[in-house]
Amino acid sequence: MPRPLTVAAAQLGPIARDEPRASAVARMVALMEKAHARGAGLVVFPEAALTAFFPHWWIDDPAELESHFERAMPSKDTAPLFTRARELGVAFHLGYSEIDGDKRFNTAILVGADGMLLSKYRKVHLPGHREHEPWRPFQNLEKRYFDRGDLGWPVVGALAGRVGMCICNDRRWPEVWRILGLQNAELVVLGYNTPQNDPRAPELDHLQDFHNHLSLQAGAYQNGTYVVAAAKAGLEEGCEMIGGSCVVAPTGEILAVSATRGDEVVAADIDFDRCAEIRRNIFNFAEHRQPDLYGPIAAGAPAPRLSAIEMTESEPAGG
Ligand code: ING
Repeated sequence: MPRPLTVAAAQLGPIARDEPRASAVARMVALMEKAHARGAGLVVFPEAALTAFFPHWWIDDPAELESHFERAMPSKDTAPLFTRARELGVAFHLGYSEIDGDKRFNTAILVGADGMLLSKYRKVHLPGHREHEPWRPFQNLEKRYFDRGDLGWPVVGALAGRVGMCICNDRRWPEVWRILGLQNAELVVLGYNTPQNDPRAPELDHLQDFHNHLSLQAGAYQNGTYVVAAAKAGLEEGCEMIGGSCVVAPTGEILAVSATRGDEVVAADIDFDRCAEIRRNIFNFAEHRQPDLYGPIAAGAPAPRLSAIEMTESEPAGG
């Protein structure tokens, strides 16, 4: 019998470098209330939703860097989001920067309608570079500021379905989707901060929105899962970021998409049962996959040489 749920991506516009967490949380509470009014039982917030996306700039001062991380979840600043969610009976997904002992993670959590933590994920695919590269109009220092995630890709029973998570760059790697699909994920939720410009490949800038949806639609279709993806969008501290928050069906169809690059709710009705149309047929893993031949994917076949001239991280496109 059907397992219906109304889901919502709560897209955020820019968060200023000096914007207090309380302000970002208030904006998220307002979006949660709008999503609830649209019937949503689950609201998905972006990656690093509490602060500006600080990997976009070089931070010398350890105290300033640490100020972007959460030591507790919830905290005084984030409690209002948990409280409002409980009052409304809404589950939510939140991306934030986490300190755990001597480790720092780009983290996302899934919180039930009762405010209980259902699942946690820490970003594995950290894009960008480790050192300051002043030639860039903005940095992407995730490899410097975060440790690689250490929780795998969990899928949990929640909201009458099976729910998994990833974060931003993870969505570009098919292995992530297949690991979630092999655990019978029926809904994958994620947030992202994606610049319109990739300083090393500006010729692809006009394709960033296309590559975002291509990654989400392929992941959804090839694993028979719904996807809800929420952007942090707009011109944030000089870096223009794409929007395109959306809900994608297991068929790969986009059911709803954002129209702005600001704070915006994108909602759609899903039915977890419809995942079977894909997972029992074209992507019936038990019947059609040939895992005994897939070893090189995990082993990491040697990367082909990029070109006769060794490319190095420090050289911009065009050398
Ligand atoms: N951001 C970007 C992303 O994967 C990026 C990094 C930008 C990759 C542009 C490719 C092109 O969407 C994060 N935070 O992973």
